[in-house]
Amino acid sequence: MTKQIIKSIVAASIMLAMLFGSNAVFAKPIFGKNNIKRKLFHPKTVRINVSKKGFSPSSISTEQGSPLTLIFKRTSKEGCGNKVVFPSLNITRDLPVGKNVTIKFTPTDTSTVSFTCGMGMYKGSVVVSD
Ligand SMILES: [Cu+2]
Repeated sequence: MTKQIIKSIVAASIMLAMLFGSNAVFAKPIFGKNNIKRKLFHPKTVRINVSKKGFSPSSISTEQGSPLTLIFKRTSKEGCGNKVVFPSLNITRDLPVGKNVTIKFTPTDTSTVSFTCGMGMYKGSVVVSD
């Protein structure tokens, strides 16, 4: 064998060792039973009806770090649910009757995220647990 071939084999062996070696080191914490990162992926979708009675459900519970999708649907022209406002997220959306309006966010801490109609009469909250 020439020196070049031996060099290539050594280089390839080192690369393989690094590849499998690093997997062996990092696979455990990522997939381990007690790793908190396992909690970060519980996407949740909740449909919220908006009528003259307000939001239904008006209270949504979810987990910190889990992507949340809220689908608002205004079912009646009556009442004042023509907008939904999330003050702490700087989100305001129009709610046309009969249309799905999707709002997505991932709560980064355990505080409650409240939402209201445009005039603040209808109230709802996203309760975030650890
Ligand atoms: Cu209102």
